[in-house]
Amino acid sequence: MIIPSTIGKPLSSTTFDSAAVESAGGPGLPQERRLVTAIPGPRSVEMHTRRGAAVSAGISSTLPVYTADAGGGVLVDVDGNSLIDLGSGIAVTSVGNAAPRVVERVRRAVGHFTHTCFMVTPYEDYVTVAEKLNELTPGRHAKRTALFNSGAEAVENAVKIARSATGRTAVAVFDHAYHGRTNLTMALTAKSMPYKKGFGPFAGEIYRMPMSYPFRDVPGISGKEAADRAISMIEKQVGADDLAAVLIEPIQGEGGFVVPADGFLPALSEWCTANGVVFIADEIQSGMCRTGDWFAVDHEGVVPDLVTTAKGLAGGLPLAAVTGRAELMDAVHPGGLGGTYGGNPVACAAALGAIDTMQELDLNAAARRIEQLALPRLVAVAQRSGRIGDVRGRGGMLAVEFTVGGGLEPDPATAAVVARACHAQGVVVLTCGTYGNVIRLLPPLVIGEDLLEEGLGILEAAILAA
Ligand code: PLZ
Repeated sequence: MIIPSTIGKPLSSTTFDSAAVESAGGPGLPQERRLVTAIPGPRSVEMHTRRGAAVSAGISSTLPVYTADAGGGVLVDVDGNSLIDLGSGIAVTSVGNAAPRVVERVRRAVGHFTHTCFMVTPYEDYVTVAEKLNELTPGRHAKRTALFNSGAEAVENAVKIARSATGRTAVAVFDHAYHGRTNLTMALTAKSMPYKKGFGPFAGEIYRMPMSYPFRDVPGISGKEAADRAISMIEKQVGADDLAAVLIEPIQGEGGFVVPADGFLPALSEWCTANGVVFIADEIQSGMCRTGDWFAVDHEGVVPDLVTTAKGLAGGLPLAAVTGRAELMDAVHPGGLGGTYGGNPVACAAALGAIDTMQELDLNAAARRIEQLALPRLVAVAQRSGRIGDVRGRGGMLAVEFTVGGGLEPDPATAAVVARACHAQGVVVLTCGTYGNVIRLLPPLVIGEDLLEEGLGILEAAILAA
């Protein structure tokens, strides 16, 4: 690949020509943090003004720098700043942005055809993606897959499938859960602001149960006890006979990277099996190598009945899936599932490129390496800062929870100050959590060690200065 000579040198905003680097996205970009203007720079500010007049104010952006290129662990903006990406577009570009195998497959696919609608005339890549997901998801039983466009759509369809297969209606979900922004998934999501406020009425037959959130739970409660607490509430308030599904993120994403206590997920899953309830793992954020396993449930050997995937699945193209037991997936009447764009051929090609990348580069090992490198540093800075109550996560899905004096009271203001300081220094970090007090790290799993170390150094300095 030829990299234009303008790349890699300090550039002023006036000489930077984003068109000249158009072909240079992907890992060929210099893997460096380089600030040549304030963040956001003048061109981004100009675009942000245009945006204000054109784009709904209901859609906001964490960091208003407008992207020109991205690859590996960096994002390059329209002013020529190169930022360290510790967010992967919310856990999507796990294989790196514009990853070579994804780009190559997409280029090839798009040159052949862009759409037929799988429900009209099907094509091979859709079937291959289904075969791959059937193979990679937990359990050796017979499986089937259906493809969709977004995570929310996959979750909606998982619920439809569970209801259709069981003939029951109720769905149990958990505190701090996030499952999407459509009507049914808003009802499944726990947090009002910004996801639900003013958007009701919401879908019915959704029952919210207490989560295992070790940092905020009854001290010393085991995962099994936390599961029994939820199960007894389900039995009292809903009754197993009316319950179609238990839906859970094995590590919660938007809710604050909550890792349930060991034993919680296995106990829930066993109870579901014993009671004919469909156990749905929403692995949209935690799946596809993110936590150092193909799926977060793999850590405890849990085998869900249905698994939802999206985000990391297709290297940045919109694709989502429901994969699960053949007898559940096939219980739906023919024609009962679908959608115009679901499993778009270009997105399927991207997924095959992303899965190849994960397998060939062993991105599960890469995620575990990120944990080994980053977690001890986060723990050390937490001890020094006195403003962090908890450090947690697995693989390339790590977080620090800010609390007043390191106690239990959430401290969203400090999380916001730290995030803003990182942004100003050219490091993209995201916040999350029911209380908005968590900073989460979701680097591309292919990120270089030097870049990750540099990003962590800036985060640590921002925490200690807050
Ligand atoms: N389930 C576990 O993490 C998406 C949401 C960003 P979609 N999380 C990012 C935002 O503010 O909208 C997500 C998730 C889990 C479902 C979803 C929904 O996936 O592709 O955004 O619809």
